[in-house]
Amino acid sequence: TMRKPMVAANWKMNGSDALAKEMLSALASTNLNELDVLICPPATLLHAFANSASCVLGAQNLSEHTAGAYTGELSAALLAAAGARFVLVGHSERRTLFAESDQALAGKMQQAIEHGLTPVYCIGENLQQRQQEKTGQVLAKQLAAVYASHPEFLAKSVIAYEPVWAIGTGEAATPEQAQQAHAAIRQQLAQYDSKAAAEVRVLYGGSVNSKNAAELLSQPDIDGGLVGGASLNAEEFLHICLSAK
Ligand code: G2H
Repeated sequence: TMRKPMVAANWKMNGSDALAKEMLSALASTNLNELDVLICPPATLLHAFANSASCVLGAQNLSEHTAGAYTGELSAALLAAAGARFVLVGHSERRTLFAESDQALAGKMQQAIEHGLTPVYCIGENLQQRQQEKTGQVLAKQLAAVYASHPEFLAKSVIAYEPVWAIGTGEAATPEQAQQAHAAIRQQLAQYDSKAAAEVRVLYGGSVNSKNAAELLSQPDIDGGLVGGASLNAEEFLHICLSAK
């Protein structure tokens, strides 16, 4: 396809300088040219990846504000200056544990794009919503919260589909479940901009590992993975990267 695959590591609140070094030497030892490798470490470890040719860098979150009296927050400009080119927006842990609303997330998307960061906009249904067959509705609402008012953001985004019931549980979606959701996402996005919907990368996240990656990532509407737990082991992460090529 014309969409270049991407495999992204989301370290969450884990990692160290030592792990960054291991990851960098693993990536440097392999030819991953046909693939974008994105590493999202904690912001304090961005420096450990500075100037690496083998990956691009992302942050895990950003402020919805530009600058000012927001103790403890990090703006898009600060993250960009620290080397980030991408930023996760609306990961389910942010939505649930930190009560990030659709409105706050729309502000974060705006900040990211204004400052030249590519947002990786994360969406996904929880177990109850899936059991009640509301998956399509939930995804549509999360997409509409950003793209209905700003269809022009789509061409500058990456989307990550992360079913909440598959996150950190060891129970990934089946390739069929994931493909179906990804196709529905692309169809929904076509309402906002059909060209951008065909070109936007939609990553799958939720218990991706070296055993299930190849089958998940070979689905026609799955353009890569967003990997949490399995990205904390350099060798495992490299295997996942290789299966996306
Ligand atoms: C979902 C994913 C990475 P894990 O949160 O964003 O984590 O691979 O551990 O399920």
